[in-house]
Amino acid sequence: MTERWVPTTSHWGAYQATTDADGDVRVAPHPEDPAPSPLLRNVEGSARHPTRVARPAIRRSWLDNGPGPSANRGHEEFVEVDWDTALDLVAAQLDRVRGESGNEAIFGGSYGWSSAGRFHHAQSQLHRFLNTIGGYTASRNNYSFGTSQVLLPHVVGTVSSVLGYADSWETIRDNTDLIVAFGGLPTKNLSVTPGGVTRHTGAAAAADPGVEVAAISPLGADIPASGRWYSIAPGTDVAMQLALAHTLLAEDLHDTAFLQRYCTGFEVVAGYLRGDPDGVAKTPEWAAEICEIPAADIRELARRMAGGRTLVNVTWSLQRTEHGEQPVWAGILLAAMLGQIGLPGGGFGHGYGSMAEMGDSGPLLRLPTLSQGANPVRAFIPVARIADLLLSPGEEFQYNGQTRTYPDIRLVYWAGGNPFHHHQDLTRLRRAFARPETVVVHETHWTATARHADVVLPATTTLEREDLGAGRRDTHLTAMHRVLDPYAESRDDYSIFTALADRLGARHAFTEGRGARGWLEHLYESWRASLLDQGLEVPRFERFWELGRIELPEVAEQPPLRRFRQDPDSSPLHTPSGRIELFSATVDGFGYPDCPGHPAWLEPQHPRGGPLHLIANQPPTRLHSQGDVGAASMESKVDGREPVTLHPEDAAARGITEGAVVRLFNDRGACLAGARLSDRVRPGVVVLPTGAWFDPKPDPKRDGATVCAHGNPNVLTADLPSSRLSQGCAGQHAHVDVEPHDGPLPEITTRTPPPLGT
Ligand SMILES: Nc1nc2c(c(=O)[nH]1)N[C@H]1C(S)=C(S)[C@@H](COP(=O)(O)OP(=O)(O)OC[C@H]3O[C@@H](n4cnc5c(=O)[nH]c(N)nc54)[C@H](O)[C@@H]3O)O[C@H]1N2
Ligand SMILES: Nc1nc2c(c(=O)[nH]1)N[C@H]1C(S)=C(S)[C@@H](COP(=O)(O)OP(=O)(O)OC[C@H]3O[C@@H](n4cnc5c(=O)[nH]c(N)nc54)[C@H](O)[C@@H]3O)O[C@H]1N2
Ligand SMILES: [Mo]
Repeated sequence: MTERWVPTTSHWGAYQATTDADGDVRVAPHPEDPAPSPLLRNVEGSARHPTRVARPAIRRSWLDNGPGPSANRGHEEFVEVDWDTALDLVAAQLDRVRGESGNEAIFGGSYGWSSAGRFHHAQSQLHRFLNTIGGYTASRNNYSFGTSQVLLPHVVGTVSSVLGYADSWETIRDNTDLIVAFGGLPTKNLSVTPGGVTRHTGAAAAADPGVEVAAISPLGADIPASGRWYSIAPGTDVAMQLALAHTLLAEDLHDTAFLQRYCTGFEVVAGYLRGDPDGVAKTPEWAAEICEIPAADIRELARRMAGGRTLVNVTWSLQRTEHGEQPVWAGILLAAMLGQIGLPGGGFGHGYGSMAEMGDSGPLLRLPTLSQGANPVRAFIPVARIADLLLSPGEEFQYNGQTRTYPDIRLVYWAGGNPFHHHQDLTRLRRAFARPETVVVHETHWTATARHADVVLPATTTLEREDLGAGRRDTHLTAMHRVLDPYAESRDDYSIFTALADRLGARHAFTEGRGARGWLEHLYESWRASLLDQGLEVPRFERFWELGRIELPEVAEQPPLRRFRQDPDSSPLHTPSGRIELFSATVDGFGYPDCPGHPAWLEPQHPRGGPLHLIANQPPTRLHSQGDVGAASMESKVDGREPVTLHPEDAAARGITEGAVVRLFNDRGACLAGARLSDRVRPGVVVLPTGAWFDPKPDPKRDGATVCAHGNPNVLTADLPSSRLSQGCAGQHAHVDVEPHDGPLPEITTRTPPPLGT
């Protein structure tokens, strides 16, 4: 076979692929990428890994006894069947459930990153399909910044005014004097953007932004080489932020003209800072007791912040915690007091260090998009309330000022996500997944979610189909050529839904008469036409496909906060006052004790469950759970288990040595991991990133409990929201203890398929 390198893209960036003599995939970086993602190395090992789902598979007792709640999910063998059998069974259950209980009884939220590609995006395909058969109970917001998605509209009017128009790293280098980085500027996150980025420049920029950085994090790994490390106690940033604000106020370093013209409610917050309502002035001395940053350092930093152009950045991780609204709102308060919101390189940033697109300078262009149609079902959940939904039908919950009710779900449909990766308290999630009558999952690999399903339908990967791909603020649109034949009997999500739509009388509504290639041409050409209306030109589809990629045209658009700054009367924010709401009467009116009407320090209420603070952050070696069996991920493991990093003092106190297998535990669960010792982790803090494939085994130390043999931190995290306001994911933190493992070591069984019968 002659080597033919074809272009493709992924969430970790554009690259090229070919096949070798054995039919295995080989990958190479994109020629124009100055710093390809380390995650690219996971592709070769994953593409044809033995854990690929080969044929439609059905859980034995669901096949034998029919649908129904079952605690056997995740414990039983599967039976491989032919496609028609599987599709007939799934179509019949969709039809029965919608007929008996209405479409509300189908949960199709299906959160997850799926893969890159504007057409074959599994979650969008599922939503479009379910909409053509009457709709589904949906989910709102994301796990990434779901707390901010609810808060920001109350404070600055929209999410996109902050997240969609972030200044580029060049603008920062040219204008900023000081970045105050809550959460640091972790470079490990910056090769990833949904849809991919062609030229990776963010990690190098974050590692050396060319300006002074005050980096606040419990982890040395988050700190740029030239940055000053403020080693903070996790979950206490708000105390430090309020003390910085108090210093600006007390030393008259705040911009009263800006606060008057562009903000509302500063007087309320100023009173709170002084201690009017509670008798507690939020001084640096007060904060130092909580956040363990010396008062003198806080004062000195506040003065430096007022001395030049300052960017206050808060990583998304800080809002993925209990009371996660507060560090975001307090960050905006600080930026407002400095009076630089809307100035180049100044003001408030949210997500530098979280995602590559923040700081990228590619065009702000609408990309070709598949319409998902309209969902007639009104029921939804905030995305991270999945277990509550399944466990508590009919129960009421609070969300953003509304009292809503969980519908009764009978069928769960997931395509392109891994809730047994992304959700908290996985033991509870297992109980929740025992409740519905039917769970259908489309997967490329035998993930923990596939193993907890009744019907698993094998999906192709991006390498096995054609698509168009680009990320937000990307410089290029990639023609994703096919490089591999579909694995075994796997099919594209689109063709699976076409076959189901056919059985349910909705074929034409779903396909509009097009095959996959027809859709690519259609999406591209309608996008090209809309660009032409704006006077922008890109080549026709055939030419684009031949070229393999095109450069995206520049568009000039002024960021909304710049316009607002120029004239707040003619370009007001979409808040009730049209101004930045440092106090929100709306939020205050909801009366939520866990999210008052202005940024505040709130004592943690979530149960502690252990002396060590666990940080479950994003993994440096893969994208969430994707590519866990690939080379970069596997090389980082300790004897096949996920590495947990501890401070040498905490390790010594527990008799733990480098490379030892340890057991992390709390009231909710336990997992094994491999110890790594580092004094770049704050004492009292341990780090176990997310994404090791969940491997539940009976826990020999606790009757009836499970231990994850592999190292998934979500057996330890609490399934509790950030607050009643947003109901956002708070999985970044947990409290645990760690001990050396003793007794026989359970085998890791995530790297082979589950038992498959016929
Ligand atoms: N404790 C803790 N938990 C967290 C977080 C945390 O900070 N701490 N972070 C959270 C965050 S920010 C996120 S975004 C979530 C991520 O959670 P997810 O997005 O659910 O994680 P992924 O591993 O990306 O899951 C995507 C799945 O889609 C599958 N897939 C890929 N391509 C295709 C396809 O073409 N078709 C089909 N059918 N399937 C496909 C992959 O095999 C994979 O299993 O995790 C969250 N969970
Ligand atoms: N390699 C890789 N990159 C990724 C991803 C991936 O899976 N792999 N996922 C992508 C996705 S979906 C998302 S949403 C983003 C997530 O972006 P983030 O949520 O910002 O990323 P995290 O790595 O979870 O957390 C960033 C840092 O915050 C610090 N931190 C945690 N708690 C605290 C605290 O209480 N105070 C302070 N000051 N710092 C704290 C941690 O040390 C951590 O390293 O990352 C994206 N980038
Ligand atoms: Mo995310």
